[in-house]
Amino acid sequence: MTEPISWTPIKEFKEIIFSQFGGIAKISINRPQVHNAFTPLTVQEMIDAMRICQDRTDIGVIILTGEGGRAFCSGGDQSVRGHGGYVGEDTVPRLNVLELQKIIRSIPKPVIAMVAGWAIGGGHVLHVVCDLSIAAENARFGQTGPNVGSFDGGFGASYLARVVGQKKAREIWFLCDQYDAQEALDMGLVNKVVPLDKLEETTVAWCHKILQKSPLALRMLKSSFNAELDGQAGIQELAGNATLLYYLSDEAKEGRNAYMEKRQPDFSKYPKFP
Ligand code: S0N
Repeated sequence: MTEPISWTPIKEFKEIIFSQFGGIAKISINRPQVHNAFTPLTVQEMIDAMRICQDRTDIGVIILTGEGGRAFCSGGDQSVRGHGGYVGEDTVPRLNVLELQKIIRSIPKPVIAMVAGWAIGGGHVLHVVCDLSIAAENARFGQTGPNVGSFDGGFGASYLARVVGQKKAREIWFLCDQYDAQEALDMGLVNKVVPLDKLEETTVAWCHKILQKSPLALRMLKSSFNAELDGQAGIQELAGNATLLYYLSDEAKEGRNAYMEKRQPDFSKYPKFP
């Protein structure tokens, strides 16, 4: 018998809901009145929640979603878009969603977009940068930039093209059409489509499958998938994981121990693998 899904709050925020169910964390944008459009505060809160997920060793997988069942996220909140960025209470214009995109890609745990309703504009890019996307049948996908005076030339263009191919990515941005869940599945933009009332259940089931896997293997795989695409930053991520694995070895510990014991290290017993 499967355990009923019951989310426990991790931390109180203003514009997101951050909760967990066992080793699964859920970050949910809580602005359904504007189809979960994000402000600088929404984004900062998602960044803070992601950082908590990164540090917490009991969290193995993260779900990114939006409240209400009618929208995943409709992108930047146009009502607070000012001169040079989105403006929060501190009156500073920002595009801090770019930082969030980088964290989603680099956090060493799988991030799954759980998409019901609209995934549009900067909200569409957020699901694109997630490791996996599971869509409800009511999901609708698209970019709006050239309609509303903006564009995302970073992951929103180049990584989208890696996911769906150059021609399709250019079509998505140049025409600003909207695509239903089946079309998204057909172009490889999402991993699975399910009825809306099965969306959370299916996503949690995928999370549980992932949680049964080796966390270090998943970590290495995520950074391996990123390495080539993300250039120097991608190589740094993969190399950082190699260092982590090396630190765990007796060979590396001999180097540290010798230094602490003020003696010459003896690496002679460690094999020179072919
Ligand atoms: C999603 C759409 C298609 C849904 O249409 P529908 O179902 O007819 O609902 P509406 O009546 O339109 O919406 C319900 C209420 O929600 C408000 N609302 C919806 N989206 C937004 C939004 N993004 N900002 C503010 N309000 C929003 C509506 O106004 C409505 O409110 P009321 O009831 O009070 O009238 C449709 O809503 C739609 O097209 N929305 C806009 C989508 C959009 O253009 N988003 C912005 C795209 N740009 C970004 O996201 C930029 C951020 C970014 O990621 C970025 C990143 C890197 C580099 C550059 C950028 C950049 O582009 O600047």
